[in-house]
Parts: sequence; structure tokens; C-alpha cells
Amino acid sequence: MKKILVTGALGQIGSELVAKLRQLYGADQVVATDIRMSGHEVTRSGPFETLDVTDGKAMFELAKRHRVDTVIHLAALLSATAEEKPLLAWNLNMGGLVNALETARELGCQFFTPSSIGAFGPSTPKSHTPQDTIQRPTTMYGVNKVSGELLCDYYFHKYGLDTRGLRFPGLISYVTPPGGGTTDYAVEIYYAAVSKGRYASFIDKGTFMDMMYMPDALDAIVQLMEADGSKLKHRNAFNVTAMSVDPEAIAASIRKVLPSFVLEYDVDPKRQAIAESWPDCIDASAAAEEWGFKARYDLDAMTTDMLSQLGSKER
Ligand code: AKB
Repeated sequence: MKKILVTGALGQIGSELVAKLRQLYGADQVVATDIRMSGHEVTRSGPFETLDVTDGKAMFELAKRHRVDTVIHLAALLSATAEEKPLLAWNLNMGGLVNALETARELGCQFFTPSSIGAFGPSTPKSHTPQDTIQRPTTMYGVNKVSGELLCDYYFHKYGLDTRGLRFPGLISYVTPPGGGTTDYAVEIYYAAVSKGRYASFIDKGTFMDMMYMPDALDAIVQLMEADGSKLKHRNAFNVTAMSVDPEAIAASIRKVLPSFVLEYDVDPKRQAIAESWPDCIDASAAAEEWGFKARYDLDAMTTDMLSQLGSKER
């Protein structure tokens, strides 16, 4: 039976991933950690400890005490915040990652950490971005993500550590809102549609980025972690996506359910510049070939579910 340590467990991915892993492997088998302690369900539904991922010794001792055999390292600053605080981002994103890799190496754990479409940059092919291509990102977040992909490859080649990872697109969910990301507009738009019937997007019309609904992202993590390692060629940076959308496409999908929804624009030049440096749509065929990745939700299926889940929260 797996014993899994999750960092960043109260974040957008972590809060839902911990619940899923506890369902799959048993509540006591998943040790959730985060720098903050909150009244979140994750802190009550199984073991929870506060952990600052920049403290490598604390991480190692916690992992050893709980006898974990898998480390899922999620704690990180997202793209917009990282651009505001580049040094903090370097220290947290890279320092946390190397501590998590060292913990996994010393304890012989399987390892997962997410990369992102942010690992690409303006010189990357924008459309159907291949799995293996130019990666010269111009954001601190992107620099962290490329370095992270390489570092995970290094730990695999040098130490035989079973490292795995996905390049996530924007993730959309109704459970825990993201914070500090460039793709956050695609989550805010649904909350605003339900609560106010209108939304002012900080990303401009015609700016396409990849997105994926959270249930697909969680399935992808579990599927990749359970995949036969001998079949993986791209261990640490699989392109995954479910749709390529701009704000107008999401609004049109919302209007199929809420016809009076109004989309306006209040473009944030900083986040717009980040978005423009990323691909329009990435190619996820390597993930499909090597471990069977397939997203279940397209834009309309995701919209229907998001609006009904948020609507029932609102009532
Ligand atoms: C962000 O916008 O920073 C993240 C990401 C795509 O990695 N959602």
C-alpha cells in the first residue's frame, strides 16, 4: 500500500488531489502538508502537518517519520505572483523542489511534481506545440519550470529516482480557487457568471491558452503515477491539455446555459504579456501514446458541470 506525502496540500490542486488519493489508497495513507493551517477539510480527513518546503531538514524528518514511499510536491508560486516576486519564486519554487527531490532520493520514494505550459516561451512554436521543442521562457515561473523539468530528469538519470511530471495547462475547478496565475481568469469567469451574471476579463479577447478541468488533471496524475515506468520516455514533462480557449469561447459556452451572461474586458498588461508568451495550443500525443492520457471534459461539458456545481454552492 502506498504512503504518500503531499506538499502544498491546501492549494488548488492539492485540496482535491488529497481527497482523491485518500479515497483511492485510504485516509491514513496520505500525509497532507502545507505552510498554513486552516480549517480546510484536508486537515481533518487524514494526517495533516504544517511544513515550510524551504526547510529541507523538516521535510525529510516528516517524510521519514511517516515512512512515506511517494512524494507529490505541489507547493509553488504561480506565474503572476512569481513575476511580482522573482527572488521569492526562485527560492520557494526551486528550493522547495530540490528539498523534495532530496527527501525522495534519501528515502527511495516515487516522485511527482507538476510543470506547466509556462515552461514554454515566445520562441516556442505557438500552435500544436510539440512535446520536445524550444523552451526559452521569459518569466521567472517559466525559468523555474524548465529548471524543474531538467532537475527531475537529472535525479532520474543520476540516482534512478522514479520522477514523473505533467506540463499542466490552466486548471479549472469549483472547489479551491487558484491564486496568482495567468489562467485564473478562466476560473473567475465561472464564479462571476453565477454570482453576478457578468465578468471583466484581465486576459484579452483572442488570447488562446490551453485549459483542463480538474477531474481530468487528477486522473492524469494518478494514471501517470501508476503507469509502467519502463514505457515512459518523457518522464517529467508530459504535455497534457483538454481544450484551447480564449475568453470569448468560454463566454459563448457559458451563454448556452446562462444566455444573459455579459463578458467585458479590463486587461491587465502584466498577465496579458505572460499569456502572450505562452503557446495557443499544445500537442498532448506523447502522453496519449506513452501512458494513455485522454481528457474526459471538453469546454461545454466542463461549463455545464462548473455552473451546476457553483449554482448549488450559491443556493
Ligand atoms: C498559471 O497561470 O500560472 C498556472 C499555470 C498555467 O501554470 N495556472
